[in-house]
Amino acid sequence: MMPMKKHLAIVGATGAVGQEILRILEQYQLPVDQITLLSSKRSAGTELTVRGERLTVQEATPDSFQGVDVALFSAGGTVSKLLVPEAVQRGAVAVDNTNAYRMDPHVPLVVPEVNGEAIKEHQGIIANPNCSTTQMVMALHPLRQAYGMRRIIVSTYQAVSGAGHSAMVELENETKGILEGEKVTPTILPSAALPVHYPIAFNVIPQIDRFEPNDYTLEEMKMVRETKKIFQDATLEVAATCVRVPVFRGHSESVYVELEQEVSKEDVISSLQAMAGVIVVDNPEKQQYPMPIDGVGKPEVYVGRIRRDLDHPNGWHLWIVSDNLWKGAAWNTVQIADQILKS
Ligand code: L14
Repeated sequence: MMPMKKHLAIVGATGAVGQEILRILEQYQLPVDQITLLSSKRSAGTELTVRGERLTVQEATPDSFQGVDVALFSAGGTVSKLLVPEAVQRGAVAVDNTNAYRMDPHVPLVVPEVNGEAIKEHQGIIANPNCSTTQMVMALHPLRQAYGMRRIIVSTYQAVSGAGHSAMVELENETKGILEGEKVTPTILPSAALPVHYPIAFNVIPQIDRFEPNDYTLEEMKMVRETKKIFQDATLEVAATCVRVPVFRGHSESVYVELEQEVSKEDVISSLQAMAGVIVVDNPEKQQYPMPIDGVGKPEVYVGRIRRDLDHPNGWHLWIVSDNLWKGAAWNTVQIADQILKS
């Protein structure tokens, strides 16, 4: 039988995540024969080289998805709400990187190493979790599987690239401006869609995305809801504080987790080491622990600072780091696309 030619579309090809998807396609053999790059009207016409081929980015419209097998969406929730249904209607499987469909009960929310089998249940849409959720469940999954898990309390230290290319430009310009004694006028962070903005250079902002009525931010509630969905455990106790730090790439997380059993540190470490996609970097004697600068452009999730709680024998403190644009977004999306294309 002739193998079917496969056609991949990338929506948001010129954005922070889209650019990393293209970088990953240079290094990783995804079984596709044709690639279409799509964007907003604003970026249409941009020329990009993909796998040695010069491609022109086209404006994404409903008809862009004619003949497309898999469409990767990383152009924000509004674009996904508008165009994901159009892609699905034309027979494509959509892998969506935004918050638009994650909590839809008909949409699997997938981290392949954790719940890859959920891909099979898709009805045209598969959602990629929030970057902070993805790296956390990667590290916690093996511990939960082996020892059971009752409670998670997490504080994040999130890089500006999560808020897109414009937030990276804002951090760069503010840093230069402040060092040169200029007055800076932030317009992007904590969120371009909100009325009040704060500088991120030489600062830390305890708000990512808008506030929900319960005084948690949407980013924090995404972590809560998505973690329960991925683990299929509504009784798991989860609370999050999400914080923006002046780092370009790589999210860090301080996580407190309560297991259902008392286990040794060796057991915790060997469970983490056995997990595909997780690397343990934990050597206090040599001052070794994960940091964002070591994880940039890498697909793995790094875990260190592993220590038992001082008061609760089943409680553990972990430090989890990963490139938010890779495992947190582009790499997880490509992994899902790969499974769909090969099925
Ligand atoms: O929900 O600003 O996929 O860092 C992840 C990154 C929301 C914004 C998501 C950020 C986005 C977040």
